[in-house]
Amino acid sequence: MHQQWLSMPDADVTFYPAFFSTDESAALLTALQQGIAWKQEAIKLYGKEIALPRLTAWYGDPGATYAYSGLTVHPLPWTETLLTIKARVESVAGVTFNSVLLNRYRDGRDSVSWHADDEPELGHNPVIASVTFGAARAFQFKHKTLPETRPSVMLTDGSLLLMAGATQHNWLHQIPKVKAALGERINLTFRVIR
Ligand SMILES: O=C(O)CCC(=O)C(=O)O
Ligand SMILES: [Mn+2]
Repeated sequence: MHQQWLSMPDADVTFYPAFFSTDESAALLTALQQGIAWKQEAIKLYGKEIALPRLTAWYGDPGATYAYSGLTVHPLPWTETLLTIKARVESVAGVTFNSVLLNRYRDGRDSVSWHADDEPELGHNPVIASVTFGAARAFQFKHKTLPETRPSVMLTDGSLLLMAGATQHNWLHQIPKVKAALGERINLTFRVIR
């Protein structure tokens, strides 16, 4: 399978641009739009409720509770669609995932701001497998101590991005808002909760 290793210091990032075929991706996008219990979560900031700029969902094994961005989420049980995607991703990641965070970017106004996937329950040097269906969005990295180092990769329909090793320790990532009219994008990040 075609893959690219992103040449980033202090990181281990591999990109598979066409991990799922165009036909598979179209079918999986529809299945996820219809078959996932999408939520509009909000976080409290200085006593004010702020809606996350995207819809989210958390699925996984019983007990895989995750605290991120000021939220604590309990997993919904795996669906057939999610188990199919999980098996495909595990075949290259070399890891058995027990949970997945789903993000639904309704258009270019939806986004995720700078962060690292470094919560304690993800453990040391977590492997995170990130799958995209639908519209392509730029995924930007920023090194924590060399902030001018700003590599970026376009996460296209059907792609898989694997982040491993010390990536989360040394780098932040974001999906910035874009002005151009854009369709919907669904992202799945498979994780291991300890
Ligand atoms: O949508 C993406 O590609 C990234 C999502 C992300 O970074 C996260 O949920 O932690
Ligand atoms: Mn992330």
